[in-house]
Amino acid sequence: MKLTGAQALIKSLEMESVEVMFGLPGGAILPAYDPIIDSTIRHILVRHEQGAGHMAEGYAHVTGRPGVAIVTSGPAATNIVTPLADAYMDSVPIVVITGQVGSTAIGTDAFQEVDTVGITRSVTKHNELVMDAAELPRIIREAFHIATTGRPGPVLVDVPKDVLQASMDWYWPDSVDLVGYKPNTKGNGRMIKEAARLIAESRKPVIYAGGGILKARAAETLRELAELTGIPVVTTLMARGAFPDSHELCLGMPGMHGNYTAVTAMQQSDLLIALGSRFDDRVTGKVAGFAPDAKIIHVDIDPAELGKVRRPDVPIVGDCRLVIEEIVKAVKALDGGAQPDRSAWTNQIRDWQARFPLTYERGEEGEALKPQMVLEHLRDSAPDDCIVVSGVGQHQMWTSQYWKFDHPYTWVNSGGLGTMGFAVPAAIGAKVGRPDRMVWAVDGDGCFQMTAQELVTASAERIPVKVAILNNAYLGMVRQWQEMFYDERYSEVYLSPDLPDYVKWAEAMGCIAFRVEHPEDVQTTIDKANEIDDRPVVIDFRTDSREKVYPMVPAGASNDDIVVDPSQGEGGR
Ligand SMILES: Cc1ncc(C[n+]2csc(CCOP(=O)(O)OP(=O)(O)O)c2C)c(N)n1
Repeated sequence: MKLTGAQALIKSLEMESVEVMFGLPGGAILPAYDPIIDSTIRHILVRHEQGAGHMAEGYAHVTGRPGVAIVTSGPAATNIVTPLADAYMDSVPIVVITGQVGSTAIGTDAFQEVDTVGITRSVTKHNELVMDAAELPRIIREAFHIATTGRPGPVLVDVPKDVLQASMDWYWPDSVDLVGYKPNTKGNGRMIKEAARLIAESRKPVIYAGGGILKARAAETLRELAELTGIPVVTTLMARGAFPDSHELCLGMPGMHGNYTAVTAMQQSDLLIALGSRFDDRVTGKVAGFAPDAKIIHVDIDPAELGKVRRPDVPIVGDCRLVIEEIVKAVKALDGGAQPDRSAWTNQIRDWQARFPLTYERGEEGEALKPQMVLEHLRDSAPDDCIVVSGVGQHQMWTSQYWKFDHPYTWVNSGGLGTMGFAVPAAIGAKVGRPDRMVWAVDGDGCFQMTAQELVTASAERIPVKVAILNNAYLGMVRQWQEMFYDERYSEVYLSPDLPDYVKWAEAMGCIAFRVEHPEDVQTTIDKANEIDDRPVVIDFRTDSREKVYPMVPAGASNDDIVVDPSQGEGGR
């Protein structure tokens, strides 16, 4: 069967069971947009290519399937660099197709030419320029294989216009055989036994669960290990929901804005069992002072992670789910799974939890809303499998702290890159992937202004996401740092609460919109928003600009220096 490269490209995506792609056409990718008309694949027309990339990520986060974006060359390709970098940092499987100028024009500074593979090399797991239409099926098949296996990540395929127009004989490769790419999924048996031995010896262990648990679909297995051994679990920003917050062994989020118990339990542990986590600087604080007495078991699919930051005593390269299953077996095989008496450790943890819970000062009558209070209402009004997406800043930290995540794949955020503007498009992608679920985006006013135009996409495509703007009139997280570390010298962080008028703006984009200024209106407005299911809805919550995120480990400080409540001075920690 003769097909054009463009037809072969779209057919290859169909062969990969792609059900939806996010994109925006233009000159170089034009040939590929024609067969989209006849394809089974739903195309969602975005308003900015960054939106397409984050939608693909949101879709991938909640479904586990690769998200797909398709855009043209030049400025469209550069517009999608941020989502590629975001997906690379957070190991999100996406496949991005970019158009390229005609192959003979490459290198001539042709109209809308950029060196897309050059620009994206360091932010993709793999990228490739296709020079022959006959190679398209193989390259697309490989792209999906690479994006979804091993440590997942973004793959970019750049296709010149003449390659899309050329004719080829259709085929579909039966299998993928990539020399030099065979991710090692099965952990080393000797190391797994050694891990079980360290666990059996440990008096103060903590499981340090990272985003890899979710990528490996290992939440169930993690729970089995935790319950078998009675070891408490911290869930990093990328792993929220990987272990239920309501579980008695759950300690919640560690790190710069983690809770006291999670941070301090890691700090004082004698064994850290790092599962799909990467010793990120936001978790470790000053590395030299991080968990000084802990032995380390480190499980990761990516060998480059082992020893990158902290030398593990027991390094295990492998798929988290498979390795944890083997660790469970090895623990059971050792004295029938008998564990030492850890009651002193458990009591210590309970004591910290009782003494240092997450708290905030309730506002006085007539004062602006407390963002944490708004989040508590949002949380308590949503079904427990509601998907929550956030932007980047204070609102992200409060959401991670105050939401209760009891199911995997219900929390979507930009952890590694910290991309402002992530929430609205990622929420749209998440809702497309899980139309059965309620999806709330919690956004900052600064973040919202970066990608809000995708609500036009949501309205046009009838994707009923909900957006809560915690409008503190500032680039809040930067304001917090200027207040704390620059003597309250506020430099270029004020945004204004009213400019733009978020209600009018949201309405202009086809959404239903509300503004909430008084505590008594919080719940009733959330109830109204939760009832709307046929279009996007936006609530502009006017929140207290002065509110800061605590606890906090100041940048560069040791986790021992965590500040819980500065109003209580030294006693507050
Ligand atoms: C694209 C991008 N630019 C700049 C930053 C730096 N930055 C981190 S948080 C933040 C403020 C975010 O403000 P807002 O969205 O209003 O959220 P808030 O912190 O007030 O909750 C900024 C500017 C970033 N993370 N991403």
